[in-house]
Amino acid sequence: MRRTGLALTLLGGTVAAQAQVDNLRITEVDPATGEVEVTNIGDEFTTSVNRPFCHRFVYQNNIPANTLFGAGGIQTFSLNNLDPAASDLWIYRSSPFGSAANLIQGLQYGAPVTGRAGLASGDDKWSGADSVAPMPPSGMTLSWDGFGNTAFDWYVDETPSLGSAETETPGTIPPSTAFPAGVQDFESLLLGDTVSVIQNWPVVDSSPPGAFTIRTVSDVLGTTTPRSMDSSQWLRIHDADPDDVQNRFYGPTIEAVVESNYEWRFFNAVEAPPPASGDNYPRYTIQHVDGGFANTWGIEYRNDGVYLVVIGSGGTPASTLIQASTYPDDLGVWQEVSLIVDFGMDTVSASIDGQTPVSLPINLAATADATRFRFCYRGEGVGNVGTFLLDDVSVAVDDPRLIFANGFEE
Ligand SMILES: [Ca+2]
Ligand SMILES: [Ca+2]
Ligand SMILES: [Ca+2]
Repeated sequence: MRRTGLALTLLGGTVAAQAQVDNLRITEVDPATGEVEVTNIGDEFTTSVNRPFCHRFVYQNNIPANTLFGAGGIQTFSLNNLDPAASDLWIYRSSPFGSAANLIQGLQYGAPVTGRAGLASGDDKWSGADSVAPMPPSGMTLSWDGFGNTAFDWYVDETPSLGSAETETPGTIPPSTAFPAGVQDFESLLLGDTVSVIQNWPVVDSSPPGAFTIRTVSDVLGTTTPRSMDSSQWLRIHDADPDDVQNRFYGPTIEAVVESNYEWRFFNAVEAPPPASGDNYPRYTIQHVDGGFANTWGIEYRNDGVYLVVIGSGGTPASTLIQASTYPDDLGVWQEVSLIVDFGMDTVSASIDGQTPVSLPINLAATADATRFRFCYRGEGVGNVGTFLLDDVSVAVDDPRLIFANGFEE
């Protein structure tokens, strides 16, 4: 009888320890030095046995037995023989290493290697045998965004914080889009920082931490291939939350003084296929003040193409195809989008890469203010997920008074 009771106690203890070790996450890696940060996302516990790291079939490094992890606690470990250029890296609760159930979490960086990325992917613990997070330059690290098991959930971090939580200060970068014209090129942000470090670029997010991120990156589709333009960094919008939640951000309010036609231009690359069906597609919208800010028109990304839409306070809801898309062929392809609003003609028109524009009629609500508007990304509503790159967001306001003044000057 007593033996049975003891056995049950031990079994309960073992199950609890296993559940707790499952809360360990690799959260930051310096491939150059082999320093690895591990965070406990659960309650305090102490490791009961060695918990092995595995990289390229090397199993010699461990999180030692009797390591105390406080609730949310962070520890760093020095790994021997971690490849500084390309590797996989995982935490295991135990051997055998060929069992995906024993693999807790990890990543692959730099380039596909012979290792456990395929095994992890088969158990939804990585995004594919060939999927790789980008390689951090010297002095930078690779950090986890706190949610998800894909290469998009890892980013190059220009401000390493090995052993402590990542921090940033919102509103530290001056805004650069304002009346009558301006461009935000994201070049003055630090790699890994979110868009909220720019003044008046707020993020509204009710998802779990890390599920909706907008970070400064310099890679495309997990590689470091530069784009064929004068730009070295841009934003990655990574929305992994398909629930009916708030996932949006916007730029500064443009104050046009008098009703004026305007143009927004930006570069976008689709990195994961947009939703195939349903009402809630990712959009870049222009919002005008109508009481609060209200969506009026914009660019919508569907699985079969890029659309111009009129919505909300903009007039009769409508959409029209600008350019068809085929995925995965069109993933990671930069497109320059132009959106022009003409209040004289009452039209909004859009084009991609300077091709023939399409247009839709608009009818701005009488209660709306034509002179006050802003740029917005929306990943909201059921099924709305997506991964995009965004760069060089510019606005040009065609103020009729300025044209008139220039006419007198000549
Ligand atoms: Ca850190
Ligand atoms: Ca840029
Ligand atoms: Ca979403």
